[in-house]
Amino acid sequence: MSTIKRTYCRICEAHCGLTVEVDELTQRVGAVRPDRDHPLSKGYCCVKGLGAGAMHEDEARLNYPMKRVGSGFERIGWDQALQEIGAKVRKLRAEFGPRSVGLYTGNPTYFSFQNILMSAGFIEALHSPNLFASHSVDNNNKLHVSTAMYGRSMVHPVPDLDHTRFFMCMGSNPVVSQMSMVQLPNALERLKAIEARGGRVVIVDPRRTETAQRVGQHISIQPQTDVYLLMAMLHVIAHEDGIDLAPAKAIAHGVDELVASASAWTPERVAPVTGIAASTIRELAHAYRDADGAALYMSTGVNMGPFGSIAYWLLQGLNLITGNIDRRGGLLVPRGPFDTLRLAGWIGLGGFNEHRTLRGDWHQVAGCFPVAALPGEIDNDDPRRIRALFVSAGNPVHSMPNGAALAKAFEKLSLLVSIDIYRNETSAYADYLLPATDMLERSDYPASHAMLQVTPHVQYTPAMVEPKYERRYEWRIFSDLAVACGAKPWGKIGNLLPRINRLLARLPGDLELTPDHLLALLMRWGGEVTLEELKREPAGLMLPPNEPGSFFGKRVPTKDGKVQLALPDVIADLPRLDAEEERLGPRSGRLVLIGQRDRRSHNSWMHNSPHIRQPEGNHALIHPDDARALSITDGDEVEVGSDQASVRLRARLSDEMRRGVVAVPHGWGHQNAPVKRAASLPGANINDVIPGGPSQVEPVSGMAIMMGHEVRVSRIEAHQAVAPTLDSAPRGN
Ligand SMILES: Nc1nc2c(c(=O)[nH]1)N[C@H]1C(S)=C(S)[C@@H](COP(=O)(O)OP(=O)(O)OC[C@H]3O[C@@H](n4cnc5c(=O)[nH]c(N)nc54)[C@H](O)[C@@H]3O)O[C@H]1N2
Ligand SMILES: Nc1nc2c(c(=O)[nH]1)N[C@H]1C(S)=C(S)[C@@H](COP(=O)(O)OP(=O)(O)OC[C@H]3O[C@@H](n4cnc5c(=O)[nH]c(N)nc54)[C@H](O)[C@@H]3O)O[C@H]1N2
Ligand code: SF4
Ligand SMILES: [Mo]
Repeated sequence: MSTIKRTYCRICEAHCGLTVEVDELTQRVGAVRPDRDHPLSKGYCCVKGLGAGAMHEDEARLNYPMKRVGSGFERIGWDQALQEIGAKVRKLRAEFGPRSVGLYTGNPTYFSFQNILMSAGFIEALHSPNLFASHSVDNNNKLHVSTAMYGRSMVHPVPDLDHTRFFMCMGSNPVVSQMSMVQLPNALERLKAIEARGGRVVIVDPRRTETAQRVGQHISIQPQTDVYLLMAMLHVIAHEDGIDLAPAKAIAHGVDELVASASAWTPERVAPVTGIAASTIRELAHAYRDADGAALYMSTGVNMGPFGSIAYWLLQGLNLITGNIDRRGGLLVPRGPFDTLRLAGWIGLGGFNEHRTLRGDWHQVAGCFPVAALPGEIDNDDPRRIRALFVSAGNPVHSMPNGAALAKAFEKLSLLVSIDIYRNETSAYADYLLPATDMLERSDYPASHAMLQVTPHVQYTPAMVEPKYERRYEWRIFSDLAVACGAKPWGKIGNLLPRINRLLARLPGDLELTPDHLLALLMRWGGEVTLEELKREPAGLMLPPNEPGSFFGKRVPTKDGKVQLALPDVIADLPRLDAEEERLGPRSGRLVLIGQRDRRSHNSWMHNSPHIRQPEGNHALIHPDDARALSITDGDEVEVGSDQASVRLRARLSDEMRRGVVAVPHGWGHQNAPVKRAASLPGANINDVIPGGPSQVEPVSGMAIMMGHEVRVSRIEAHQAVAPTLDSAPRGN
């Protein structure tokens, strides 16, 4: 008998409500549909979320623990896997110390309460600082600047989209991506509503994106130069017009330092580098300053450039000195169902710490080292180097620039363990594969997004079905691993759970402490709603709206409660703007590479999904005039190359591209992937071309630079082989 259950999607920030048809007897999942009665998403969802059922049932999933035997993998039992991994880690730690163990946590980590709770706890319980996270390839600049400005990495004022009169969106394509570091479903409708109210939406992007085609005014910008645009806006507002800085000085230190940084950056000066006319910049600055509630927002298109930290500092600074933070229609700082900031203060989350890498002297951002430093931390001569690496919910060999260097470094490891729902390009190098549950198999709460909600709402989902085969909850995997690897008692929560459970196991009955128990405690402490109440409301409950005036002077988690704008490392980086100004502007005869996201694709992993048809793979999108100059026509096969490597792709021509820029979606090119379906798809991995390593990061935060590299694009002669299309390649598994 089938029942319809309600849950929410945990693939991207939107967290759309879904309904799931479940046969209670067989535990088979049938249709997954949008939840029309969900108070936020109201029936909105995308094809990725609808594929959750097919992904759950997919026979190509990783269903059992596996061990490398020769060049293949052999199924083993959980006990054997834990025992063997534990023995190896104990030996390495005894011989080489705690730093010999490392953990990389990928993007899906942040969509699983139990994973965030337990994965960082696991590595901490082993007393190793070697945690690496995918946020150093998407948002490290933001996390770093927020830690320095506001005292905690989780403070990111979110645009009050439902009241704003001016919204400028830089380097984001909400229609496809649903944005990052801000949580709301169906962003397009909210942006359209701004215009319907008579407000203004500005989309700054080198491509006339799907978003720019549907809403607002598109401003085409030369890649990597948003920082100059922001400088000029600050120049106009603070130097030309002379805004009253007294209100800003009452809430922030370093206002003068911020303002001084823009003294030389007139609109006339930045026009050539940005490709935006001085008059346009001045008009934008005035419209932003004069709007009755305005918000500047930036995302990965800017984060992934060379000036992510300076840009976010300027963006926050502009929002602050114009009085737009903590005000209606500007940007607000959500609280969540419990006080995350107070909790973070107690347990030491999201602040600065002393940890450094062995080589390169990288500091941590939000508790993690940059992924760009990972190959060097494995492959070096220091006896304390990383020798055992756990990779959880990630595919760095494919998703980070120059993954080949990481794969090469893996040769130096004594142990590589992947915890994933599929096999991927990274786990192809592993010694052990541990199968995790998918989102329909686990209970959840959107912990990472509580402070990023445009409309505060809280939801909890129970597991829809039992875990299939031998897939295991991530909290249990990390908990068992901590014990097996000999973690010493009484670290933070991640270690507490396994310790308490070991004590409980000695008592009669089936007592066990789970992440849900901790969640229940947190909810009770928060005082807004209990977990029991949430369990009765499967589509969640609305929380009080984000409150203007609730942040400054009340909740700013710095030592003296004031914002800090004089950030020494950011200010020390400013001379790079002068040094790079000449190089970055538009120039004929070269093409710079940017990224592009696809509705049917999610970084590197949706390509295993049997539900989504992706017959075309990725492409190189170029402007018709650039194509003509290179004798390229639509559909030609082209080579896109850098000094590091080149790949072959189909050319697509469109005047939505800015001239001199080529866009290539990432995550594709799985010809060597262990899952046949992904391997059968055409396309190429653009991260082979994008230069990686410690020299290719934004120096302040260690954020990987992935946008704006110069590439060669040339046509491949017709007689040369073309990549297979789905129709000519083997299907499925
Ligand atoms: N060139 C270029 N490269 C980029 C980007 C770009 O714009 N351009 N974008 C970057 C960005 S923003 C990101 S976030 C990174 C992402 O890079 P990563 O975080 O390393 O990961 P993904 O490639 O998304 O792979 C995620 C893995 O998690 C697995 N998985 C999915 N759900 C679960 C789960 O519930 N539990 C477990 N244990 N595993 C699960 C999937 O099977 C997959 O193997 O890629 C970056 N790479
Ligand atoms: N369908 C789908 N949705 C996703 C993902 C996915 O892979 N597929 N990934 C998820 C993840 S992990 C993340 S982090 C978020 C990211 O969400 P977004 O940050 O919105 O990412 P994108 O959609 O890649 O949009 C980045 C935009 O920046 C533009 N851009 C490139 N260079 C520059 C520049 O120098 N300046 C400016 N102003 N713009 C520039 C690109 O043209 C592109 O339109 O998306 C999430 N949602
Ligand atoms: S937009 Fe798609 S992937 Fe993102 S949460 Fe909604 S259904 Fe899931
Ligand atoms: Mo991301």
